[in-house]
Formats: sequence, C-alpha cells, structure tokens
Amino acid sequence: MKHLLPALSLAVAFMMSFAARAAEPVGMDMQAGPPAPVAHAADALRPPLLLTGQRADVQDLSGRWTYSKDYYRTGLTDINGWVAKSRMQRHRDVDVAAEESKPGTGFFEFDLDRGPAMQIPGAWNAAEPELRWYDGLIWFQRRFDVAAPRAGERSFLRFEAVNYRAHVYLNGKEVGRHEGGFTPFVLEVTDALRANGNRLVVGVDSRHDAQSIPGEITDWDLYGGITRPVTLIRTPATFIDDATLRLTDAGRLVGSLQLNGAQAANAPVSVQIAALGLKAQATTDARGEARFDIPAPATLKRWSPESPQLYAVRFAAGSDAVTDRMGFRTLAVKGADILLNGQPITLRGVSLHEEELGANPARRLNEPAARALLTEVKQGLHGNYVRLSHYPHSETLLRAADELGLLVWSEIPVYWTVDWDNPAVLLKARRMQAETIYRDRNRAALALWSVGNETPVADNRTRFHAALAATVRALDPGRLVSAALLVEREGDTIRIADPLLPHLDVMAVNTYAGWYGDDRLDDLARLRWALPTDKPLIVSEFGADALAGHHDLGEPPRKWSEEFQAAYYRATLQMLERIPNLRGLSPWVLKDFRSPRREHPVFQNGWNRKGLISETGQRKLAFQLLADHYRGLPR
Ligand code: GCB
Repeated sequence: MKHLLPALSLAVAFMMSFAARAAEPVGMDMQAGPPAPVAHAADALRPPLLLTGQRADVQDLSGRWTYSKDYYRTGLTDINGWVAKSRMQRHRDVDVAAEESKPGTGFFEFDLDRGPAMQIPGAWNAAEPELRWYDGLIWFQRRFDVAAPRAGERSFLRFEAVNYRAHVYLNGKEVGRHEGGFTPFVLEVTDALRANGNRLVVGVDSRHDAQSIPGEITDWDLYGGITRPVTLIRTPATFIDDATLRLTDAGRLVGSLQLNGAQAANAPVSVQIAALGLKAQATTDARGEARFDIPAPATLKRWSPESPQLYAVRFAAGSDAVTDRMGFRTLAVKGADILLNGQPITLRGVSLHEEELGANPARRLNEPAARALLTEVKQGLHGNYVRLSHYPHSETLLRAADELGLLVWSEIPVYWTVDWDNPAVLLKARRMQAETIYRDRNRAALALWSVGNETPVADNRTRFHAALAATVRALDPGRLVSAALLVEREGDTIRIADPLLPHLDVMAVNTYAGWYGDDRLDDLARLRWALPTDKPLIVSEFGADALAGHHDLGEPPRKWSEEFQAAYYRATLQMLERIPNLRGLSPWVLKDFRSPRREHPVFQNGWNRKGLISETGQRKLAFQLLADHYRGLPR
C-alpha cells in the first residue's frame, strides 16, 4: 500500500484515549509481513477504501473459482508447527501439471488448476453437501488476464466480504490478510500483477474462536467463503479514495474528499450534482483531504421512504472521477421522537438476515435477490424500515434500500458474548465498525448504527460498547447510535435499565414473552413496561416459530403452528402499543433462516422458523397481520 495518506477522521480526544491502549493493529494486518508503522490509532481504523459507485476501470472477478479443501490446514502450517511443505502450499505460483511432466522426484499434493470449481461470490455451504456444515480452511483460485496498464497506473483488489479470515496471494506473493466476514477490504497489487495468467489465490478460513467477532456460537449459519464480489480496480497514480456529502440541519451540503497518491496534497478537486446545477471546487490539504461546505440548492428534494430521491453526485480530481448515487435527508432525535427531515417518523420494519430466498441459500445477495427480500418489506408489509441483523449486509442490499425507500439499521456482530477484556478484540470490533461506516455513509437509507445485540450486562461489556459508540460518533456524527438490549423481568414487569443507555440515541430491546419462558399469550396483556421515556424505543425483536403450512385450529393453538405465530403477533402488538415512546418495530424475522441451533426434526431441521415467510417465500398468517397493522399506523 504505497502512498497511503492517513486521514484525520476521528476526534482528537478519542484518538488519545485509544492511543495508549491499542497503538498497533492486532490480527487485522492488511499487508504481508510486519504491519506497516501506524502513525496513531485513528489512522489504523482507516483502511484504503476505493469509494464505490461508478468508476472507470473495474474488472469483475466473479465466476467459477477452483478450490482445494484444507481440512488439516497444511497449506498454512505443517505438522509440529513447521513451515508448510512446498508441495502443500496452495498459494504457490506453479503449473503443477507442467511440473509433473518433468523428470525428477518432486511431487505435489494439490493442484488448484485442476481442482473442482464453485460459483463466486457464494458461500461454500451451499455448493456441495460435504461442505454443508464445514467450518475451516479452503483455498480458492481465480486465473485472469488484464489489459496492459497505462504509465503510472495503480491496481487494487477489492473484496466485498470474505468470511471469516482471508489470506490473499497474487502470483505467489502474499498481498494481504483480513479478518472480519462482513466488511470490504482493498489491497494494492500494482507490483504483483502481470498481463496474462494472473493467479489469484485466497485462503478462506471460516473458523471462529473465542477472540473472533462474532464468537463461536450464533443463531445463524456462519456461511464460509467468498460471499460477495471481488473486483480488480485500476486507478491513476493519485486517485479518489473516499468522498462523502451529507445534508445538515442548517441546510448545507457538507462533505470531504480524500485523495490517495503522491500528488494528493494541494490538489484541486470538485463535486458536482448536475441535476441541481451544483458544482463546487476545493483544494486538498497536506494530507490529501478537501472539505466541502455548500448551501443546499432550494430545488434539492429530500430523500424519504415515501420519495426516495437520489442524485448522481460526481466527485472529480485530476484524471480520476467517481459518480455515486446519493440521497440527502436529515435525521435527529428530539425527546422521544425520531425526526426524519424534521418530521417525527415511526419505523415500520422487520429484521433480516443476509440470506436469499430459496431452499439452499448461499448468502448470494445479488441485486434481484436483495430486491426480492426488500420488496416483501416495502410492498408486502407496508414497511419503511429494515433491521439488518446481526452484521453488515452487502452493499448491494444497502443500495437497493436507498432506491426502494427503506430506512436501515446496520449492526456489527458483537453478538451475545465476545472477549470483552481483550483490547485486540475491541480494536477488531472498532475496525469492523469503521469499515462499514466508511462503506455505507453515503447511503441516505442508513439511519441507525447498532453496536451489538443481546450482550449480557457487565461492566467490561458496557465499557466495550461505549467505546464502539464513541467510534461511531467520531466517524459518522450524522446518524443515530443504538444497540439491541436484553430486558429484565421482575414478575409482571419488563424493565429496561441497561447502563449502556446513556451512550445511545435510541433504545432498542428484544423481547420474546409468550414464546420463550412460561407466559401464555393471555398473560401478555398484564405485563407492564418500566423504561425511561426520554428517548425513542425500538422493539428490535419479537417473534415466534411457525412451520409454513402447519396449522392448528385449537383454542389456543399450539406452538409451531401458523395460528400460534399469528396469535403471538396479535398479543405482542397489543402489548407494545401501550408503550408511550415506542417509535419502531422490527419483529424477528422476515424469512426462515438456516441455524445450526435449530434441530427439531419435524418443525426445524436446521432452520430458525421465526420467519414471516418460509425460506422459499411462502407467507405465513402472521405476515398479513403485521402488514395490516403497519397499514393502519399513522404515516
Ligand atoms: C434473539 C437473537 C436472534 C435469534 C432469536 C431467536 O434474541 O437476537 O439472533 O435468532 O433471538 O430466534 O431466538
């Protein structure tokens, strides 16, 4: 990563507080060999980004990639911790068949050129039955040619997501590593690339452990593999690494543009929105960053779910230009209200996992797949909101939410329990948070950053989340911070008293009374909610399992039936209506999803059945009930 200019994006106080605790990036080095020197901790959170949007020179590396399973991880390390044997090193730039035809004693125990192939992007779990529950290491290879580079040009590989660890080699050379299964990373390969027959090898390790995020146990399928697109991007020697623009309450368009390269300092740059007749110039500072602060034109139409207006925004600098489709709106909390463009809004939503419709999902959320899910929310449920749980979803889905008009809650997978006391784990979480903020902060749809889900209250956990909330505020002051909290139960009282509340703009809780626990549905009417009322509350989860097509006409209906699920929704919605500061709902969950925790042989078979639709899209009774509820709410 040559010429990578650091950007000063975090508040100074925040940098100071972390510089002492976590001066070195741990476990997430983006380069081979020793980690690059880190000027200060804030810079360590800022990877090269390569702002997405329309760019001139992007080569899609999707398609058939060959692979080699590595159950005993011999491609990384030999027995006894010895260096891996060269005959096992899948990353080598070697034509195995050609070598085998030569005389001599050498031999190989892999050959990626002749290996089986699978469609990338896509999780391996869906590719062959043997890999359905495989958790470990697989090596992938893609061969490709490139057009001859122009003088001074630079080349980058951009991975949108590799779950969970990636070891990346180009033509035998290690070009980088990454940890974290849901965020993009960019590696410079200018010097490693050749014109013909490039050999890109990625070791993908899906194993989670006590220090990973999430940890080892989740209520969803972890889906190993290269789950989102991989592209090769060519840029001029100095290029636009990042650019952003947002509307402030004062009616101004405020933003910045970050150049990366030898000519990044003191360079003229511009932003243009042709449809509004707007063009502004600025000059970068010594660090390559330029700032914009322009009055918003009177003709600007604000983005909202009802009118998801997007504009082509063109950022230009020297010979580089990127056009992003962006919407502009304001967002705030006032008392117990969430204000969108100054008006109170109620979030009518549902939670979503990143899993496409179909009997054998591969976490392949391409545009049609993303639209199919979001259309169920927007049109089917009359929704204006989705909770993307429990990790950052694909950029494609975020862009579809922008287009369709659905506000978004985005979360990093600090789920149940992670290693709260380990500064390296906190740094990982902050990096994940930063990577997703940098990726998505130009999406008008994105409203709330959640710093975790259902983590058990304890001092070390609260400190961890508070640090994440501070990261969010420093990097993206224009959005709201929340977390899906656990509730406390005392007799008939459900209490929200989490010490994290002061760090959040919006309270959110998951509640399952009537499904988990001993309450009968009739009992829900008796439950009282004790909670602070000076902030908006979102009920981020409630739900009950039902197998689509399984009916019980008894009174009351038994669990697992569509009738029970519908009755549960009716009782829960009635209970929640009594909460004065309730401003949003995202019941659990839109679609049945794969979960290794769910093994009832009649009703589950590896699926969490709390979907309002089945895995293949069949609507259950509760779907219409929620749709009617949302349609009846005041707009
Ligand atoms: C929860 C979790 C979610 C689970 C859900 C369930 O509270 O946040 O990840 O899938 O409950 O179905 O139990």
